[in-house]
Amino acid sequence: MNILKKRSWDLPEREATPEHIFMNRRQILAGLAGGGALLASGLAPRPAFAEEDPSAGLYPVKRNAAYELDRDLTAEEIASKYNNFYEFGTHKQTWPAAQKLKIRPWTVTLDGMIDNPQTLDIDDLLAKMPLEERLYRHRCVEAWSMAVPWSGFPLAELVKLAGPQSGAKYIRFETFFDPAVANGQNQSWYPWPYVEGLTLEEATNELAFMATGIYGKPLPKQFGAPVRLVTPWKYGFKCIKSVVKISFTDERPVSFWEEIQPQEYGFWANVNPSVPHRRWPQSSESVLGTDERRNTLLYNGYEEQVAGIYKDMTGELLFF
Ligand SMILES: Nc1nc2c(c(=O)[nH]1)N[C@H]1C(S)=C(S)[C@@H](COP(=O)(O)O)O[C@H]1N2
Ligand SMILES: [Mo]
Repeated sequence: MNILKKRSWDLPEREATPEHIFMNRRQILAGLAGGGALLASGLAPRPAFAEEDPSAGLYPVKRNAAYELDRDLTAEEIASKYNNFYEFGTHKQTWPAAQKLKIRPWTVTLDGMIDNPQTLDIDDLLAKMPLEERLYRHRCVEAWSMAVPWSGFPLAELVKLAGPQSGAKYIRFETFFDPAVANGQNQSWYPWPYVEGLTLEEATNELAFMATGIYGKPLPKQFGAPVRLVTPWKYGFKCIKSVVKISFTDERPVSFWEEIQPQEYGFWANVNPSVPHRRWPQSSESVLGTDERRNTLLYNGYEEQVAGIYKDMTGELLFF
């Protein structure tokens, strides 16, 4: 039986190249039941939109003019309704289901090889951090892209607060785990919770950003409220949403997608148009909300800021 053919009736999203994986027969059958539930949730009445976010008064924040775009911003209406957030479904219309996420109280734990382990209340963290707005490109590994105004703070500021010890080499990020709220987390063949990782050098690069807002407002839930990672020179799956734990370690973290399909998704995941994904080319991208296709840029156009990190790395698979 051709498993890949079978997947076509399991996928509501036909145009986008899905990040999906090869599943065995048992998983496909289990997925069918879930697929029915997803369709039903798509037809469900739209949930009441966000209760007032207590951080609303902090925004808009001052734009950092250093980060310029070579293209138009993606319209808020479009970007807000086309989101990868597997906790709330494997399709792109995750925004209605994501409204179930409770974002207060919310804490972020810093632990591992650091001098200042602590659990921070999100509103205390927001008060401590220097908030700014940055216009960044975003390139999903599925070959679509957008450009958005994030608000937030440099990840380097959080690293400073944690006080890494000399042995710490990597940072491991973890998303919440609550299958009662996030229906996708009942799909037990995925390795929940979603995990991502960076080297400490990447994390302290000027571009690495923790987003807490977008379009001059607190982050809507579908974008990964109340705080998510943004690494614009890497494929979008590195930008882990709704972070609850940040651990400093001397071991390279294994990320969610790498755990599922290590032949297709690696640790580094830097954007490179000349290194194809195993199932599709990466040379160009479809610009979300337009008919445009653009040539994809090395490091998604951020070569100047990040190429130095990788210049002496040999034998590493830097681009998938
Ligand atoms: N926790 C979590 N974070 C995640 C994902 C996810 O499914 N769960 N999807 C990733 C992928 S593949 C992309 S492209 C971006 C999408 O971000 P956006 O919805 O804000 O555009 O989030 C990333 N972060
Ligand atoms: Mo993605």
